[in-house]
Amino acid sequence: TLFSRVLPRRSIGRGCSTTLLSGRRNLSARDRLFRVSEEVQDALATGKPVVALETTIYTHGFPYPENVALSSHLESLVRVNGGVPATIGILNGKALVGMSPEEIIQLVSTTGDDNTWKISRRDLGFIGGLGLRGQKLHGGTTIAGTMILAHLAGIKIFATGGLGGVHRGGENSLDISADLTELGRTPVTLISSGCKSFLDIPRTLEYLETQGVGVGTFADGRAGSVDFPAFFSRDSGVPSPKVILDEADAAAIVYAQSQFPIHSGLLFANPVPEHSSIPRDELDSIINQAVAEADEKGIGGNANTPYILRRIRELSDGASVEANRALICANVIRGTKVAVELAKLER
Ligand code: PSU
Ligand code: MN
Repeated sequence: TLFSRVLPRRSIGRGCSTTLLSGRRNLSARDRLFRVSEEVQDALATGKPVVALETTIYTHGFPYPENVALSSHLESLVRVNGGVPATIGILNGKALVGMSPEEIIQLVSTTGDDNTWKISRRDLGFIGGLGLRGQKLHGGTTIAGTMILAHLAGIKIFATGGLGGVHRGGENSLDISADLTELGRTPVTLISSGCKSFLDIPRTLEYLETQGVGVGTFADGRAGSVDFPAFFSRDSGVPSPKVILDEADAAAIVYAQSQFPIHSGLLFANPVPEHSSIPRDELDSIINQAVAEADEKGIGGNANTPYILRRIRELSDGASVEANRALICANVIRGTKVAVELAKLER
């Protein structure tokens, strides 16, 4: 099984007379914590391109039932581009890699529910452990949470919309998304449209550099220096550390890095499609208002990002939703093409 690959059975309880018994008991507990779908297991075993998809965007981003439609659209985009989707999330305390359509609906219909958590690295042990104790908690996994589960299953490529980052004022509050440290320690490649400008983009890039995370932005025909994108806008005023040409370059970089003893991830930024982009200054006042409200109301910690995302959606009267959808779709297509190229290199 997958677990025996990640954590060899023979290492469990080695050298003690109750080895077999306690080993078996642990194994069944572990099987209750984590499952990889048969389709994803088979795809990984036969070298097919697999693309991980996160679920916090559904549970703490898009409202129900639009999130259901988006999830099935993203999965079909992976398939028509030659990949196998692995939507990752937590149902009844169990981490699922490769959720079925029914499981996705069950999870994302709980949007806004107190029993549906936002699962980052720090939360996985809690939701799993409480699940073993009989609590029925669900979770949308963030980029950090999704990377851990993708890596556990052996998935290398992950596509989503926006990355967490260093928040404005983060040099005092220390509000720095665990997405950044995860990229520093887990060898998964993320394709996203950069960070929303409610974050501090220059500090976010500095932090990624410190974490040893390679960051490249797709050039899309642009010559010379290219900005690291600001989610709704192609430009942020901050140059990308590296520029990459196409998916084949991206895959070669992933492959090359995997041959060195480097266990950090990679970040490939895919700017929002031109026709869907929103000029930087147009959203600035809305974003400033959302950030100020969160400050006034004292909404910090892991509630801060979802609050700001919701207020941007409300205040922009849905204008941001079209851009959001367009860029996620473009990232999933790009991510799948990177996974297809990587599968060729690994053959
Ligand atoms: N930024 C976005 N859209 C999102 C998120 C961030 O523009 O959906 C979600 C992602 O799941 C990301 C998480 O991993 O929020 C980061 O939350 P935090 O800042 O609390 O680490
Ligand atoms: Mn935070």
